[in-house]
Amino acid sequence: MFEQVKLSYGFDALEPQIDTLTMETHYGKHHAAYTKNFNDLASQVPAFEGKSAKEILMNVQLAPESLRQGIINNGGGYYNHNLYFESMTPGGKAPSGKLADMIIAEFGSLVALQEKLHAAAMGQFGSGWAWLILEGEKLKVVVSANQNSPLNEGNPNLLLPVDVWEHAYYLKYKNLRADHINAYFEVIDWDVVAKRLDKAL
Ligand code: MN3
Repeated sequence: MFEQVKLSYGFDALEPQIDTLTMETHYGKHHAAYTKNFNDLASQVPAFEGKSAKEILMNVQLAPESLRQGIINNGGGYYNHNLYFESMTPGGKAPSGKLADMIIAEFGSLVALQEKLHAAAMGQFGSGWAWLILEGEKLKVVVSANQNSPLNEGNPNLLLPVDVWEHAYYLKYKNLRADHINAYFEVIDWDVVAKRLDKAL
């Protein structure tokens, strides 16, 4: 049984960057629905019994064709959002340790990395995600459409998601995706990202 990650903060705790109604809807409705649907679909695939969501999303080809796209959509919706909600904390936290060193070495600064993530997120036409991932031993910015996950492409090391579905921002930011992304940057918990990197290395 896959469960939504428990939030370490209240629905109103990320104000003003991420508003309360968006949090209630995003976590309480959208993510809850992906989670329920993923459980329903994955439980119909014997090969997925006892597998983690990550293992499932890296092996979606094992699902029968009739269920596969649903598992990509809802499994991605489940897993991507667990990472997303875990990646935020009121006020944000700066990168440290190995992550901070790699950001400086590869991008020059955190601001430069954020500019790259921002450009990728703005360039994603329609719904999808921008990502910071670890590929080999390098940090890399990629995008995925819809609820697809880089896991589907065989990359296991997802460090940070940027949700650019309109449901993530439309209630507060309307059409202003760029403002939403900047606001998200203010509440990112780079400590959590640093822990993901340590685990991946
Ligand atoms: Mn979302």
